[in-house]
Amino acid sequence: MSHKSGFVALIGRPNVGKSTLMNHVVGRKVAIMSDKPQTTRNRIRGIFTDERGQIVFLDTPGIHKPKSKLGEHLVQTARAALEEVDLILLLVDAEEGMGPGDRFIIEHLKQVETPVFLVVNKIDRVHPDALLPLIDSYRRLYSFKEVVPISALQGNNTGTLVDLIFRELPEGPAYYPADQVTDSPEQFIVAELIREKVLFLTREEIPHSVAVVVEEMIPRQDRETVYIRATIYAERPSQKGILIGKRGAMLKEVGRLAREEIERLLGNKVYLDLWVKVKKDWRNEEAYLRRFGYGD
Ligand code: GDP
Ligand code: MG
Ligand code: K
Repeated sequence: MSHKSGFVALIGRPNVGKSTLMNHVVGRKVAIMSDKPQTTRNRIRGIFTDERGQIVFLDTPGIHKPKSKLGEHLVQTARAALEEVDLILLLVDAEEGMGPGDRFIIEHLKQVETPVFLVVNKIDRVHPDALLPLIDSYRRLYSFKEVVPISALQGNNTGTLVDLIFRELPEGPAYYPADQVTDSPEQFIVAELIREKVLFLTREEIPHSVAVVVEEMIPRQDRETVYIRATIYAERPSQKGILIGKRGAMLKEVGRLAREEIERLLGNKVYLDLWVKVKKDWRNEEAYLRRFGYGD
């Protein structure tokens, strides 16, 4: 049997039911980090794996009318992120009907190549007769690949939604173990945060070429704490000494500052396990470059 896999972005106004859908679809297999707003490009909401394949649901930064330069930048980022996924689910609220927020998002989708499903949620709240006119009004604005009415809360039609998603996804490998979050963009940002603290605390003593690799990022059983193991790669043994500091004082301080910021980023408590290793000439080794996120 074929194995399918891919990335599916979940977008829609606040309160349309994105989290509820995730919890329902992914159920106990879910690996959810946090629901706090953030600015990373893509983050995992949940991973669904069965014998057909694997669906990685992603959260993208909110698409809303920008009020500032930063807002504009975030909208650009959101659009770029949407180009990178295999499928977009636009969730809308059947009870509330179409609002300016929905229209704004749809205008953006027109500039993105990725196919889009319209997922009309909360159908348990409306009379079936009201559904068709609502769907029509959306269809007039955009040519959706599929339109799927569901109730995320009651689980109505969510199985059909998953079937349709699998139909849309390409053949591919499982990207993640179902019970583990290894969100590489997120890992990259965490690595950059650690690197920033190293450079800040060591001043000129450590060159900018210092590399940080996040080896592991695993939510603990309680789902409150995330365990992160990261390695700082120095180029020379003398740098390793500086990075560790007197009785480990430097490494401890790097860890403390980085942990505080990572906790803010993830909205979770973090256990940060930091290591320092010497890796000579890592910059010349292609495999390393890939790992450090500088490859193609
Ligand atoms: P999000 O902001 O898009 O993640 O929305 P949430 O998943 O947090 O849901 C917002 C509210 O809508 C919560 O109170 C949910 O219980 C409720 N909700 C979500 N899906 C449904 C649904 O299918 N039917 C009903 N009646 N309520 C729903
Ligand atoms: Mg939510
Ligand atoms: K599109």
